[in-house]
Amino acid sequence: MVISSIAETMTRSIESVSHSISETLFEPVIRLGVTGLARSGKTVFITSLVANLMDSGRMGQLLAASEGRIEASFLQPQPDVTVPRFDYESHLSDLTGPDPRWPDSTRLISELRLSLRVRPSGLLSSLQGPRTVHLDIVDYPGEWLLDLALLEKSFSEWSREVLARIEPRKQADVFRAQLADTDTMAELNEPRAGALAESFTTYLNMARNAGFYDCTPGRFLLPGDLKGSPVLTFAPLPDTERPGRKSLWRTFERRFEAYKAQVVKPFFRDHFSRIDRQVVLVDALGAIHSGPRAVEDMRTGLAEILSAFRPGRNAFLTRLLLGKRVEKILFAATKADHIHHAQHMKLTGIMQALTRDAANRAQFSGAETAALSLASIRATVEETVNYQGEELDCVRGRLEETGRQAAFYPGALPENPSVLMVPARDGAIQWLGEDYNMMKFAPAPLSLRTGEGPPHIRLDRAAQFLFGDQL
Ligand SMILES: Nc1nc2c(ncn2[C@@H]2O[C@H](COP(=O)(O)OP(=O)(O)OP(=O)(O)O)[C@@H](O)[C@H]2O)c(=O)[nH]1
Ligand SMILES: [Mg+2]
Repeated sequence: MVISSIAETMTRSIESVSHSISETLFEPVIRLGVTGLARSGKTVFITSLVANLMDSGRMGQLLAASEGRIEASFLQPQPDVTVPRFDYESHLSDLTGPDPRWPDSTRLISELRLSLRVRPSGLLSSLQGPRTVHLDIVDYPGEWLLDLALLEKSFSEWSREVLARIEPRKQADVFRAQLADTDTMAELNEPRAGALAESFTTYLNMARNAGFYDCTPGRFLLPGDLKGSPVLTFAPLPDTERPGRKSLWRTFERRFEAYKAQVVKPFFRDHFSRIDRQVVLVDALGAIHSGPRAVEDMRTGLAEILSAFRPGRNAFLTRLLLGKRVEKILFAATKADHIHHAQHMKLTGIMQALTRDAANRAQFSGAETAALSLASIRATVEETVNYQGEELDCVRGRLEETGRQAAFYPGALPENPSVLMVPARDGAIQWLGEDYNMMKFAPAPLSLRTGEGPPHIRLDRAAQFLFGDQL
C-alpha cells in the first residue's frame, strides 16, 4: 500500500514536471493575477479583456494585435481543476446582450485560460512558425491579501489591534455590548461563541458597506463553503490573565491559529505564489465621490493589501516564494468613462498618490510597476455642454436607475492629488469647495462589428504593459 502510494505520488510528480517542462519550453504560460477591493471592477475587466483579445480590433496599443500577429485566440480548460472557472460566457452575455447590465458580484477566486497563437515579431518571424502562449487569468478578492498580516500576529495581538480600531465605530456597537457581557474565562459555550462570532461578522459587513477597508479576517465576509465552520467562528477578545484550556479565550485562540494555517496559508501557497504579472484595480472615483474618509480608508487598505508584494516583510511569504517574484504590477484606476478624457491624467495622478508607497516598495523588490486610468467597458460618450456661460466637459450615458439618457458633470479633479490626500489624511468630514458626483451608468447597448470587442478606454495599454512583452 505504502509503496504503491509512494509510486503513485512519484509518477504524478514526474508527470507534472514533464508537463510543466513541455509547457515552459514550447508553450509559455503567463499567470495574470487580477485583484482589487470589492466592486473595484475585476469581473468586468477580465470579461472585456478576454473579449477584446478574442476580437482584437480595438487593441491598437497592444503591439502583437496592431502588428496583426495574433492568429487565433481561444478559451481552453484551465490547468487548476479545483478552482472555479471564471464564468466568462454569462458575464459577457450580461454585458453585451440586448438589454445590457453589469454582471453580479462574484467575491470568490476563479480562473480562466485564454490561449493565443502568435507569430513572432522581427527577425524571427521568417524563421519560426507561430507559437501558443497561455494566459491564465486568476481573479481573486483583494481582501484575501489583507489576511497576510494575520500570519505574523498572535491572537492577543490581533485582538488588541482590532478592538482598538473598532472602538469609535458605531457599526460595532452591538458587538461591543455583547462582548462586555461575555466572560471570556468561562468554559466554551458553543451557542454563545457562535452568537459572538456572528455579531462580529455583522459588524465586518456593516463596516465594509460603510466604506472601511480594514475588515479582517477576509473570509468572514466571503465565507463560501466554510460558512458556519469552527474556523470562522471566533472574534477578537480582550486580553485575560491565564485563561484555562477550555475557556472561550483559548478556543478562539486555537481557531484563529487554524484560520491562519488552513485558510490563509493555502491561498498564498496555491495561488498567490504562482502569479507572474499582477493588475490591481482601484475604484478611486468611487472613493472620491464618497468623501475624504473613504479616500483615506482606501489608501490605508491598499497599502496593507499591497504589502503582500513586498515579501521581504513576511517570513512565511519569503520562504514560500524562494526568490520568485511578481515581475510586473499595474495599478489601474477603473471606470474612467465616468469622467471626460481631459481629466484622465489627473485621475492617474491620484491613483499614483494612493499607491505610491506600495509602488515604491514593489519596485525596490524588483517588480516593474505602472499606473493608468482605464474603463474596461465604456458606458458613456463625451459631450461639452454650455452651462450658464461656462463650457463643461461632461459624459453622457444611460442612467442605471431610470434607464434615461443624461449628460453629467462629475466635478473637476484637482491637478495636484494632495488637494485630496491631505484633507483625507487629516480626517476631514467633507471636501472643501468642489463636489464630486458620480452617476451609475448602465452599459450601453452595442452593435459590434466583426473583429471588434466591446469599447473600452486604455485596456489595450494595460494589456501591453502586463503581457505584451511575451507575445
Ligand atoms: N461605467 C463603468 N462602470 C464600471 C466599469 N467596470 C465596472 N463598473 C461598475 O463597477 C461595478 C463592479 O464591477 P465588477 O467588475 O463586478 O467588480 P468586482 O471587483 O468584480 O466586484 P466583486 O465581484 O463584487 O468584488 C459594476 O457593476 C459597474 O457598475 C467600467 O468600465 N465602466
Ligand atoms: Mg467580481
